Amino acid sequence: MVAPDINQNLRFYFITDENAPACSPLRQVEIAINAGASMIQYRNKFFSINDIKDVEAICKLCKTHSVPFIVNDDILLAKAVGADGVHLGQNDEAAAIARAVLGPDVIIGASASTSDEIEKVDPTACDYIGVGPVFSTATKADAGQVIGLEGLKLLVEQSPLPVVAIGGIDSTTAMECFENGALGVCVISCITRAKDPAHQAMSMAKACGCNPRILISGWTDEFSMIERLLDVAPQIDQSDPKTSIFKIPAGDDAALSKPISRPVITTDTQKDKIHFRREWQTLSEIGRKAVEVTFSDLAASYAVPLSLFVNLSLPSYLSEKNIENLYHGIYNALNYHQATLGGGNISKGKEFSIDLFAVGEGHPDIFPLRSNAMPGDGVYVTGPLGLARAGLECLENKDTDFPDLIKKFKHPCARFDAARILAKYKVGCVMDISDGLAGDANHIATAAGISIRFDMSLFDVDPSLNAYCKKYQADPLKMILAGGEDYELIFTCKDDIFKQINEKLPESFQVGACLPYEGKHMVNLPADVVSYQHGRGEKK
Ligand code: TZP
Ligand code: MG
Repeated sequence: MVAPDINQNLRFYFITDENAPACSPLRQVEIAINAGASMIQYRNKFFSINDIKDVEAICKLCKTHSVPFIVNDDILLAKAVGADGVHLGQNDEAAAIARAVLGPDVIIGASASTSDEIEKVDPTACDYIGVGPVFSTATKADAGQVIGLEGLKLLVEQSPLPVVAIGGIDSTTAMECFENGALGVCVISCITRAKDPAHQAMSMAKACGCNPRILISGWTDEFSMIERLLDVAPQIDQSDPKTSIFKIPAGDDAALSKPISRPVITTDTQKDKIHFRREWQTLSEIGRKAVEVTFSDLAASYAVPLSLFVNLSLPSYLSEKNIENLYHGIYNALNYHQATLGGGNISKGKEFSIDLFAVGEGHPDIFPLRSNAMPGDGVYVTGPLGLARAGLECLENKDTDFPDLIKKFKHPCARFDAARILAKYKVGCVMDISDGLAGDANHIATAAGISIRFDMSLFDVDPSLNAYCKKYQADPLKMILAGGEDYELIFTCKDDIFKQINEKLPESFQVGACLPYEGKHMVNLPADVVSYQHGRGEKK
């Protein structure tokens, strides 16, 4: 049994100290969480019912920051306060009992200091093992013999579960523990009994590669962060009409735009756990993709991207560094498309979400519409489909065999290059494929009041997608129909026009044909093809 994020959670594991001279357990936890601790344990060998309010407050604080909260020894206390788990020593209740009482999703830890004790840990009921004392410690009188780094290494090799090192560890020795196989370090006194606990907690976080958390509690924090983010925003070249569209750029209450002849505006939202997953993508990758996804709508409208506005809702578990990295990705994409940041807003929120608004300049003569598809047109796409969906499944399955597919999921690219060619041939019906070919073709057919018939024998199957489907016995044609997020363009035009387009866009291929309305919009869609993203609303 291993909880999904346990490897990250173990990294900087702080345990409260009931004997700290001048620092209550709640204050200790505040210090550790602010510094960047990744998991907290309440340990109090003199626990009495009077302490319950403390435990509740600590549990609440951990929940606010999405830091797992573990109770030492006491399964019922863990149950009573709604903790995220329990840590059990060799002489405590059996892990299987804790599992039965607390349920399948809680984190259960065990202690071991010898090879025999590792053997006694039930790997089917536990998620990690605390191994030590690695160094000598005054905090636990009966901690057993010091095992040293050598002992740690041997027990890590023997352990069937992730190991967190414990006992006498401080910020100067944490790295040695990692080098000897521990996934995390568990500490008490180096923080609680230090002259400056907050400073020591920061040093420990740094040694563990954990970032301090920002608490966006006052406007000052938001202002100073925005200032820093604007300092590194893409440079505006005043001689370039494209990057200097604002007379007054980001930094004031609103941006003052110069006249744009045909302004095109679109918006999109990216939400944690719906559109991205922080365990799969770096903050920089999330930022970059959010821009590409939004700009993809401009590409599908034949507009040139000019500027982007970003509204962030940030939960307090995101660190300042996280936000800088997110903006690093946003700025990368803006630089790539030679667009600027027009402005934005940051506020604290329960969920991490990014709202984006993009401004572009429309093509002087043509604005493609879904409703322009006509019977007699062929239906075409600008490049391979189904890859991003397969990439997403690779991430879900932790399968690293298909880097191309994962790349397509993580780094889609708005197809301005293809849009320019389609505009040149005056293609009147274009849209970007975000929800899957079947779903997006249906949008076109509905808007145009026509039917579309797919010809699956024409589908071009990408070799990596083919290999993926062989491995997982999946049907590549269904992946192409249902897989979303490739951000290729779907378009309709006459056959002779497509032949010319195809010379310039050799990856484009036909997927079907437009017919007069035949009673349903998609005439030959297999019944089990389900569009990629559910509950995703229409966007402008
Ligand atoms: N179990 C083994 S050593 C130890 C425990 C609880 C004490 C760890 O505390 P410190 O102060 O980090 O050495
Ligand atoms: Mg115990």
